[in-house]
Amino acid sequence: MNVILVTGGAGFIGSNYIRLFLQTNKDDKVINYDKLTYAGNIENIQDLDSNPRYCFVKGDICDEKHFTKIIKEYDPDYVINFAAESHVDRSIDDPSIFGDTNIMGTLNILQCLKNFWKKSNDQNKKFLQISTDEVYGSLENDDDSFTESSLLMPNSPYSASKAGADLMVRAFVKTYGFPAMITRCSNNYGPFQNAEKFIPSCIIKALKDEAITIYGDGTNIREWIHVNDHCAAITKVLLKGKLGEVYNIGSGDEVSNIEMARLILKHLGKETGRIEKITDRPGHDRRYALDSKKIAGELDWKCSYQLEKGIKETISWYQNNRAWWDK
Ligand code: NAD
Ligand code: TDX
Repeated sequence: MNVILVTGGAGFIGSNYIRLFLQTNKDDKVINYDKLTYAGNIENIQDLDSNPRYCFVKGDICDEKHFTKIIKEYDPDYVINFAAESHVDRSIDDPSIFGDTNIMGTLNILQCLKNFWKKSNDQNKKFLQISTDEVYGSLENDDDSFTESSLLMPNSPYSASKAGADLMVRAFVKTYGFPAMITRCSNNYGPFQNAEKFIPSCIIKALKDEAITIYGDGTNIREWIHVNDHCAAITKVLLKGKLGEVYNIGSGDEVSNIEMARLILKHLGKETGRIEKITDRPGHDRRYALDSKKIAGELDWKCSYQLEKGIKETISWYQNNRAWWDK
């Protein structure tokens, strides 16, 4: 039996991860360590409350004393860090908490684990940092894609803070031989995603017959991956990945924002729904696209979701779970 400590497991990806992990790894136990910020919602993982292999601990990754206490108490084999401030627009309005949580919080986790794991002298411990394609910056033409060795050229306070965390993980690997890996995934969609993000905002606005708001001309492109495909890739990396390595995770499904808005309206049978172009996001990255050959070749991973089917299922989830988002 392995014990996995997941930080940020009450958020969108973390909650989907824990559910899927417990379903597919029948002997393992998960500790969910989450501060429950505005983005953390205990309802996301309420169905797991009665599972004896799951336990929730309220806590802040920046709190050295408390995080160390929990690490000592549960002695996890693996730690996966999902906890972060995750919304680009919020980082533009107020970058400081992005530095605190994403950089300093990750550094705190690294220091606590390094100290504790050194003492326990256990060779099987692993840390996985959940990062993003946004650390590579923006692609200006339609052919390129980012590999794991592309330069880090982040453009928003959010992506700069995630890049800062990635570099700190790298430094711990190189300097202390710390047993860490990093995954960098493209834009996720699926159930339990906060309404502030693009796909839920399109679905919710369309359901309410409000105008979908598109930043700028709507031609910015994102590579969309279903959250369960991301989660399956994370477990592959956790169990089979090579320590010290970075793995990109992408679907190859690139869609412009305006096309995505139209696709959502089409599936809702609201083709005539309104789309309103509004002032562009400052520093708005033009296009993200990942080269995911490394994880496909070395770890035998591939996506299982077809984009339109995944979007349709996601729309149904928001239709069937109105109480979750309509507060
Ligand atoms: P989210 O905002 O939905 O969830 C973040 C979670 O972290 C919340 O439960 C929140 O309460 C918790 N948290 C925040 N600060 C904390 C702290 N100081 N201590 C403990 N917990 C804290 O985010 P998400 O979309 O689920 O993203 C999860 C991770 O995946 C992030 O690291 C993000 O950068 C990364 N990522 C996200 C995407 C995406 O498309 N959403 C893509 C690639 C990578
Ligand atoms: O109302 C909107 N209108 C709009 O045109 C919103 C909220 C967004 N957009 C655009 C901006 C982006 O081009 O849609 C695209 C997607 O926006 P977000 O959902 O805010 O995602 P993005 O900025 O691409 O970042 C996301 O993917 C990478 C996550 O929020 C990050 O946590 C992750 O690292």
